[in-house]
Amino acid sequence: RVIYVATSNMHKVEEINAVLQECGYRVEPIDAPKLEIQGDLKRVALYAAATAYSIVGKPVLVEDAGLFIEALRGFPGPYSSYVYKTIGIDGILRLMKGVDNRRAYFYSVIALAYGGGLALFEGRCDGYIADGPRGDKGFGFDPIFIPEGDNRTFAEMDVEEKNKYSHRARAARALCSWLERNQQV
Ligand code: ITT
Ligand code: NA
Repeated sequence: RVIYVATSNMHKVEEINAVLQECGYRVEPIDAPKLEIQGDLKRVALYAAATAYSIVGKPVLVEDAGLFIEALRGFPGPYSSYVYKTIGIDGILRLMKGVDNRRAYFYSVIALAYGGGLALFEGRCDGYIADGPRGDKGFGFDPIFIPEGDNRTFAEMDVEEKNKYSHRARAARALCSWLERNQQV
C-alpha cells in the first residue's frame, strides 16, 4: 500500500520507508508544494498535509523536523532548514565553541491527511552536538549529532542504524502502529 509524501528530501523517503515496510506500507514522493512557512512544526506539518491532500486527493503525509540545542535555547528548532542553508554546520559549531553543555535533540512530526481527516505522530531523539563534523552519510546536521546511547554521529551510521535512534523513525513507528489499527488508509 502506498501513501504519498510531500517532500524534496530523498533521505527522508528512504528512512521512512525502512520503517513503514514493517507494517506493509511504503511512501512515494510527490512534488506537491510543501509550503515553506516556518514556525511551530506541528502546525506547519498539519497545514502542509491538508493542502497536499486537497491537491492529490489520496492519503499523503508531510514530515517536518528540527534540531533543538539546549545551550542555544532551542535554536535552530523550527528554523533548522533555513539555518542549515545559511550558516550551516560550521555556523552551528562556531556558536557552540567553548560551550560545555552539548545537549540537543531532534524532533519530528508526521502529519497524515486522508479521507478520514488528519492524524499527527511525533518522535524525539536526545543526544549531543559533536565537537566537529564526522561521517558522510545521511543529510543535514547528521555529521554533528550524536544520539544518546552511541558514540557515533548519525552521519557515521547506515539508515538502519540511524533508525534505531532517530526522531523520524520513532514518529514513523507510531504511524505504523496506527496504520495497523486503521485499515481505511
Ligand atoms: P522537506 O522537503 O521535507 O521540507 P527538508 O530537508 O527541508 O525537507 P525539514 O524542513 O523537515 O526537511 O528539516 C529541516 C532541517 O532540519 C533540514 O534541512 C535538516 O538540516 C535538519 N534535519 C531534519 N531532520 C534531520 C535529520 O534526520 N538529520 C539531520 N538533519 C536533519
Ligand atoms: Na523543509
